[in-house]
Amino acid sequence: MSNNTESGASAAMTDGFHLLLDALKLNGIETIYGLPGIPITDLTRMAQAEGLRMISFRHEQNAGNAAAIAGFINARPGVCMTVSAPGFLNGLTALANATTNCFPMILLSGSSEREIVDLQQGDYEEMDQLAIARPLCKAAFRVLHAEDIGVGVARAIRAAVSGRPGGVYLDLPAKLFAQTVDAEVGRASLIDVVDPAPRQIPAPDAIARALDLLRGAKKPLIVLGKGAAYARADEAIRTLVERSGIPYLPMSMAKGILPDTHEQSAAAARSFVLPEADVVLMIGARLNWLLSHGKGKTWGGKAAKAWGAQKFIQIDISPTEMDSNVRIDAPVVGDIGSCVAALLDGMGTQWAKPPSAWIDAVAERRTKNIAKMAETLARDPQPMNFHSALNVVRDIVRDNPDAMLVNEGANALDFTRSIVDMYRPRKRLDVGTWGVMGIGMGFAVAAAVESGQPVIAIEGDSAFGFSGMEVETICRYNLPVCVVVFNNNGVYRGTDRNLGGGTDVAPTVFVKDARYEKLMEAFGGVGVYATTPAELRAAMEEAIRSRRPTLINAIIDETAGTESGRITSLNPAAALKK
Ligand code: FYN
Ligand code: ADP
Repeated sequence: MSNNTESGASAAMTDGFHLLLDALKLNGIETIYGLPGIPITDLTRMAQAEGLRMISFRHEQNAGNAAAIAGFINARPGVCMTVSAPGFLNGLTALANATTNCFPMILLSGSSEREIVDLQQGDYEEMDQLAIARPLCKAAFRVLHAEDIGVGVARAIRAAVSGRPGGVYLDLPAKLFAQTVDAEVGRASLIDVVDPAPRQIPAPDAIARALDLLRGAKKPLIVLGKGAAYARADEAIRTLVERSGIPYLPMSMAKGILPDTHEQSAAAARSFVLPEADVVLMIGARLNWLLSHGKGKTWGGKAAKAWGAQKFIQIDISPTEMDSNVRIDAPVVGDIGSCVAALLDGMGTQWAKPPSAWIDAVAERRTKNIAKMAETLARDPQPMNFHSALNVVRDIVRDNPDAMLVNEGANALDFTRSIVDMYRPRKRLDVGTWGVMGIGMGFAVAAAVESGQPVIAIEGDSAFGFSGMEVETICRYNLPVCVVVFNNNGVYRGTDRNLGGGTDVAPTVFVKDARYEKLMEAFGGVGVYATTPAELRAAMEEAIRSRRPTLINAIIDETAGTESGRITSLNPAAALKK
């Protein structure tokens, strides 16, 4: 842009709009996930005009979830842009979830002017957004002057991806966008961030301590977490597993770092290996609720062996993660790529494999559980249940290992996790550390946009309801997303009754035989009503082949499913239940 000076010479000028977009592009940001509205509508148009992909959603939470999972997939910040106040608040759940899951994401929100907010004078959508965001994310900044936009964006990028990745909020008061500065001054103010996520090399003594523990283990176990998937050290991790001969347990989003069919996978022997292991090497995994905090009956709390008899080695980029739940006997602080490389150097190529008694015991339990599962999967009940439907999904994913798999729900989540094997890293995208419902369609949009691969979204019917309107977004961008809604008429199942005997249905049931596929058809996508595994298989195969937006309404027996899936204990049963 330019303005004419008195002399008539045109002094090239730029403005806040352009400086923000230039700063993002300078740092390799290619896509913005968001929603237009006051005060960013023009910014979304300009983003598109300047060559950025502007993926526009129907609700900011879904746009935020898309940005968050884009960060996980790419290991660089996903960017979400929202309007002020309510739009910002809608994005906050995704920003907090990104931070909890260590996904690098930047939430950019327009906001009210400081002078009005600080005097609480009642601006349009007045809110002190920076103060509200700060406790919920890794870092939060505000930019008041156009010439500071370069620094603001640079700080947001570095904060999002350095160390433990997470969510960052960047507050952009409306007046910032229209501020003008000399174009040269503006250009000079921009920062292309150098090495935003520097490697963090582990201390040699930490490596030696870890190897000593591993060397002496009789029943070692490796636990791979989503940090191991995010670190993109796939080959080094595979070499560590195979050279050491140690069984490994992948957490849900770490599935696929090694193929789930790998002979050293202990996934099918989970409740055997956790209490029995004597040395546990955690790689990019936290001993949080998903691993029973490293305590109790899950970890050898049986009478035979009080918990704490096990030794923990933990590789994590966050030093303060150590001892968060139990004593870590060998903390290894650093980035996973550097830590695993150092372990491999220390191991050399003559590492003694674990005792065959341990390897054979794990293999026996694994084989037994897989055989038991195979029996269940072979059944073909009518109506379908979770197992018979997922037996189809399992085949489709095996035949399409590059497809992305999005998964949320209760039973739909738990059964998919244990039935659908993954073969490649960073392909399974699910509810993560919080177990949050509603990530589905946001994740599906970003998975398609970022990977270019077909996306299979396995959705509980309740979970789908949180973000279902985004099927219009999926159709609008003609994304290769195949949504499979596991429709059992309710949150856990469809059979609950109103305990008060009134005419209202129970709080956990939905419209019976809801026709979810019509929602996709409403926007030009393909809708399929599938009542058998054969119909489900045909519809999924066609969706993958055609790459057409597709929603398959998979009719599941409404009596199938348990309250909260495998975490029933977290949903206390009411005494009044008859
Ligand atoms: C696993 N298993 C298998 C296989 N894979 N058997 C046969 N074949 C295969 N391939 C067995 C495994 O050994 C376990 O049996 C069982 O299946 C379950 O395995 P899973 O899912 O790995 O283990 P588990 O105990 O469920 O893990 C605990 C958990 C998990 C908390 C990590 O439940 C989880 O991630 N939950 C997320 C819940 C959530 O966020 N819900 C969303 C909101 S809920 P055993 O070894 O015999 O135990 C809204 O209501
Ligand atoms: P899961 O739920 O799969 O067990 P978590 O989200 O609990 O995984 O844990 C992920 C851990 O990985 C976090 O503690 C985080 O600090 C760590 N992490 C993420 N990226 C890296 C990395 N590149 N190097 C080392 N640790 C990492």
